[in-house]
Amino acid sequence: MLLTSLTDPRDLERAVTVGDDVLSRAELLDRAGRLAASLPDHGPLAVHATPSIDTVVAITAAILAGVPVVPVPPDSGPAERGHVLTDSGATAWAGELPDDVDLPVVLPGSQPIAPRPVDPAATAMLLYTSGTTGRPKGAQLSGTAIAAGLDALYQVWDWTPEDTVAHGLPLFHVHGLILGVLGSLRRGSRVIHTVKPQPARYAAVDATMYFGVPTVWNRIVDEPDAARALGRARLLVSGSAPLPATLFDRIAALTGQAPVERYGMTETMITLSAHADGERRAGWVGLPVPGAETRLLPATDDATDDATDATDAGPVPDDGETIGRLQVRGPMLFDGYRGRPDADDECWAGQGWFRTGDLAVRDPDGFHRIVGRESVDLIKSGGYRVGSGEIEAVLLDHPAVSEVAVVGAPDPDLGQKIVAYVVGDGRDAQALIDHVAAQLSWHKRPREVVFLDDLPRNPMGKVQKKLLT
Ligand code: MLC
Ligand code: AMP
Repeated sequence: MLLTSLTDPRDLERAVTVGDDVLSRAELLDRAGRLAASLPDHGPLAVHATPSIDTVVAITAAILAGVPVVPVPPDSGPAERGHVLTDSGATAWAGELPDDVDLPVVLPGSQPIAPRPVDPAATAMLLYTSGTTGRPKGAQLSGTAIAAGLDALYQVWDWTPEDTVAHGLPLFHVHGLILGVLGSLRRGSRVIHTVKPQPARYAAVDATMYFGVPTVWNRIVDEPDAARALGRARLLVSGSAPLPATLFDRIAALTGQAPVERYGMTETMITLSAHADGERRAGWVGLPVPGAETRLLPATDDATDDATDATDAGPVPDDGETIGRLQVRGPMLFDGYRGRPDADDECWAGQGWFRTGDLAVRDPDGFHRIVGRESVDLIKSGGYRVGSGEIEAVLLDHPAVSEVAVVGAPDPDLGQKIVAYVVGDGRDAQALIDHVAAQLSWHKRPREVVFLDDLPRNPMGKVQKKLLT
């Protein structure tokens, strides 16, 4: 049973809070159980993943029923949503139905579902995530992988049923949904979702652990009163994107405690973290969590060069300086991309090793520092992973665009901001931004459009994106 605490016959008051809505454990079990009773036998169930108690109920229902669930970002435009629904093969919808979706909506039944055995090895969750090219891929996470990933964090962070987690992150990604919500429901601890990750909202709730992406932490330290209020917590956790050392120091100065940084991916859950009772080092993401292993292979110019994956070259030295390509393995890894054997071939390196696409160094104590990504085509903006190819394809659909290159540019708040370099007719940047925002999720819109006469290309005609970053 993935959500172990739900089998505990004792009730827990205020087990889940989202904004003004509060459910005890028994109330959640009743609402989710009645929705579960109405689910089709075959999923996946698509959940309109608004930051709401209804989303928590729907996802809990699917897990209780053993029906895979695909959370759909609530602001995804028709192009993105259509792809997710078609690619996942979703059979039903939970939540408010957008006009462009033609699926039966599930409504709660009068009686909760009778407990039934669920295969832990089956896909529990399909999370859509960007690749360097093409449309997002559905990462298939089993109940076993999610449980292993969460159980590792309980150890590393000394996370107990007495804890209360607070955050305001989206409920369709590993960070906000799996760690924040499912992590609490498995552990039997309380979770408070603040609907938006605004500093004042974090400060207004009483919790022992606060989760945020670096952009959220950056906004918190810009409101020193809010930051100081979080000093009472047991752990301040940052992840999903690099936490700059200066930001680490500002959090520590204002709250009186160094943040715990951890590193993960949609495909792997969290594999590296500082420990609650261990060293927290600015700029470093820590040690492998229990059950996870890492290796760093020599970096080359060609990210898919299999020759250097052969371990004959040996791993790079653990000197804290030599950069290698980070691979991870462990029981918390996903089971591959739905219907994408090509993408599976690219990411699996044999014997369970997964190519993260990140570059890292490891010191003699086993501490890891993430130094960047192998590909310029994966952008991390506000903690969201965005593939440049997906945005380029949408921009090329616009009649005023003949050529485009999308890159991530450094940004003090978002980490990276999405910038589109465009060759074409006209100079209406806002029209192009609106075009992307209408087709894809809001956060995938370019923050800046730069018009050029030509894109920089090498003699082979390939766009040289590194010249644009
Ligand atoms: C938002 N706005 C919209 C809109 N959506 N307006 C029109 N249409 C839409 N669809 C408005 C908001 O209301 C707001 O206005 C303004 O746009 C800015 O909104 P915002 O939410 O503040 O946006 P932004 O600054 O871009 O976002 C920063 C952010 C966000 C930190 C809130 O990037 C975020 O939630 N990031 C978390 C991503 C995440 O969880 N990643 C984890 C991936 S899992 P106003 O007027 O209200 O200001 C992973 C694995 C791991 O990586 O390791 O964890
Ligand atoms: P996602 O698929 O959204 O889960 O994004 C995963 C990517 O986020 C990783 O491959 C890293 O590039 C990045 N990431 C996550 N956590 C960290 C971190 N603590 N430091 C640096 N990068 C991170």
